[in-house]
Amino acid sequence: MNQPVRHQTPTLLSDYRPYPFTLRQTRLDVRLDPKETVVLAELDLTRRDTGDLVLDIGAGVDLRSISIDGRKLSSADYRREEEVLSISAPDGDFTLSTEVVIDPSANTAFEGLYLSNGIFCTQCEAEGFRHITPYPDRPDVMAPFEVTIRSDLPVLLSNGNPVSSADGVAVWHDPWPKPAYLFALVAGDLRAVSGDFTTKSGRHVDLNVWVRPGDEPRADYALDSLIRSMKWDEDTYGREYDLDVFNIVAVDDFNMGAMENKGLNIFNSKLVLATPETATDNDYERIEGVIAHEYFHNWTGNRITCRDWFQLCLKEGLTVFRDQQFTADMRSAAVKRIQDVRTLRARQFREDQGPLAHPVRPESYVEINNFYTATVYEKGAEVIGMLKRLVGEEGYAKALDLYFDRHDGDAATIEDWLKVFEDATGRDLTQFKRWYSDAGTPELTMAEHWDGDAGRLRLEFTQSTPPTPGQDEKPPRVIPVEIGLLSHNGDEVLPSTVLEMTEATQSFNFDNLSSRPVVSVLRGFSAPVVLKRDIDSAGLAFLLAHDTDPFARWEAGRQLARQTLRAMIGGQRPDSEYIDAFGRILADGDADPAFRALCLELPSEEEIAVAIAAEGATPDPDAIHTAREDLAAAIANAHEGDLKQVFNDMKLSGAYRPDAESAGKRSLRLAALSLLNRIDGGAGAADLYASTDNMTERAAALSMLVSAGVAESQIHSFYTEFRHIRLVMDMWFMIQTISAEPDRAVAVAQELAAHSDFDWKNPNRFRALIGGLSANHAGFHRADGAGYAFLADWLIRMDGANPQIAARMSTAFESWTRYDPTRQSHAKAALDRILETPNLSKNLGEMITRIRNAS
Ligand code: B3K
Ligand code: ZN
Repeated sequence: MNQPVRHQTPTLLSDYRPYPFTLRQTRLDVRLDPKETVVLAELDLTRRDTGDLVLDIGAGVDLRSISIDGRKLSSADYRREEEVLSISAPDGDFTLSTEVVIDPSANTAFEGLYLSNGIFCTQCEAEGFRHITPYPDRPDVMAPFEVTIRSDLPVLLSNGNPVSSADGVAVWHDPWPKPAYLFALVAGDLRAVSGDFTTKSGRHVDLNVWVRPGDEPRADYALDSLIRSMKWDEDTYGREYDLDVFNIVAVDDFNMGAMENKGLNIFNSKLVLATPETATDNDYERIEGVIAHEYFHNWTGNRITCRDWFQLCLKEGLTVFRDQQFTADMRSAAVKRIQDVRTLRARQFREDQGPLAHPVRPESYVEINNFYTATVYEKGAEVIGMLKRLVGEEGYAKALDLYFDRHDGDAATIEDWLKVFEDATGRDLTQFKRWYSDAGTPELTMAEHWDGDAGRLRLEFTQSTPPTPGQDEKPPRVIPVEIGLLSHNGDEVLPSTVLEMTEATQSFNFDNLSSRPVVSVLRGFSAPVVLKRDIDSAGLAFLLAHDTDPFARWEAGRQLARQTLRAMIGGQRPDSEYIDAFGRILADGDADPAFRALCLELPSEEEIAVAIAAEGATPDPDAIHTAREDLAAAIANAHEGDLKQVFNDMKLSGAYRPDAESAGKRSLRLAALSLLNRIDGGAGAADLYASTDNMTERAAALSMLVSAGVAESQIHSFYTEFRHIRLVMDMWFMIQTISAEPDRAVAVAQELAAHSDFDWKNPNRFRALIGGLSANHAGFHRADGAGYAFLADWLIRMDGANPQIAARMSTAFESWTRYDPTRQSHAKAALDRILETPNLSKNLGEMITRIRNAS
């Protein structure tokens, strides 16, 4: 089946051609008005090659005039077709001037210039600038910008340094040549929470976090995170900031988390605003991480940008890797690694398993916004982690220095990136490059052969990667496999060593062993692969207790839990080996509470489904849910006393603090309570809800009460207390759908969708409710298809207003083919209904076509 959808012409990496003109300078003059904003643009250009001057222009841009060197063009001098403006242009140097009118108030797609709660703001990545003015809207065309903003609003901001500001006219100059996607403009009644930073070479930088009046007390943590990020990037990568001011603005309507516009980062207010009463520990950690991520883009993304959008992982994979390192340094490296792997498995492995699988560097797209994916971001970061493991700390540092030296000011490619590693370390990365070009998660199998007489252990590894859309055959890749050997009393016989696997099958020998060691493998999750090894519960319990690598220790527990759950789904009773091992971690007062909390967490239903699908079996959402609940109850019954003890021991005194240590204690406390919640009918959660002073515990308690089906009064009181705080109301919508008992989830979502506070055009609110339901595994994948039908209705509706959000939320369907025929037929009907919708956007059209074509 291949329903035609409009504008499905793919863009290909192999079609890349340099732009035939050089853009020397961009001058913009923007007269802001909610309905009729006038944008004058002057582009100083130089011809480099033959042909028309081709500019991108969005459909909603009303072109009033074009001139070249002051001479107005007649309609015979240019053509406007679809989203392209072709102009016959002279040779040599010339200046193109355009005047257009745009309507920010009608912009519900939040791409280009739009209004959010009375604040004018922009989002230009990837291709939003063309909705502001006609332009060569591609990342390899870079220019310094001078921007004049005219408006009566009190705060007028753009990129770079302020030049002047008086009588409703502000002028900004950004000396660093940049592509259009990094342009930003903000205007509104905003208040700054300010600080400053002096760079290591002595540049004084003014820092401002701009928020709506009244939100000032909620921006301190963001500012503090920014200062720590600036210092860290100097200390760790030697990267300094390069302007006199760094501005961050928080807006309520934003399609994603945040955006790294040069000198003027724009953020979803969720990733800026926090107080103990309104934000959770998780929110604080995300604020810190995303502020860092956007700041780090100043070098990895802005000073060195991408030649074309196929190279997106060049900036995103690297910047995610850098923000992961930052969080590891600010908090706990072990905990951060475990959290990242958990997310990778639930999101990226799932993507790799289904119809949306694509390489870290894709070679074709219809809508580039559909490729801001877990594969490009998270797997992109994993690939860099592998590279670092292979070349070592020193090699990595040398390569990065060379990268910044050689490519500062460039629009670069993955080839450029790998070349600096080759030049800095002398290593041939031809085979390594497959990680960028080949999609799919490799399966790595390890077999152990012990020869007691010779004192030799032979480890035999086999790799294979399942086919993905458009890629059937996958040659072997280089896989760094970090291992260690442990003796039976837990001592290290062989400390961590990286084995380099390059063949489909390969053996490694370990000699002079006096007795058979226990193998700890894939330490630190040294490669994004699915590991298969024959190991029984006792072996896993041993590793959980003794492994010296914290990731491998956690992973042993996780695998034990997955195995137990698999057996329970098949009708067996919970494995006592697991229940006992769980008790030992629970009682291990020496271990870091945050780490213990992670060890005590059961795999999510999604993770279990991914694991079942990876074995070629069909996951049953209801059976998974029941098994997971039964296991939690069995643990709670077996360890009730210790769980209560931990819950009480981890109580903190004094005022709430968001630091990692306090957050770790709270997470252990809540992990214990959530298990007890399975056997106390919600009594403990209700007490906590009533007594706590912070949102971390309050939101967790509410969620436990919802999943126990006893939250009626708290849902009401939470609403009454927080109805005027948008971000907290998002939580209210989310908790009720994500934690609902599966058979009630769709009904709850339907009821909430009719609530007067369900402002569906606000991306955060839509994500809270619709995303909340989609993330309720058994609730969304109901056998009667009601979850699928509900999502389809809302995707169709959202597509008319905001195609990016609709396309993003459609990924809930990406796993549809892994379920049984009944569910598949309901999913198919929902997908076909979307495809039949008239005027489907190219965003949602591409996504649903790819998802639907899976079978
Ligand atoms: N670069 C932006 C993402 C832009 C998404 C466009 N659909 C934020 C980030 O990754 O830092
Ligand atoms: Zn990024």
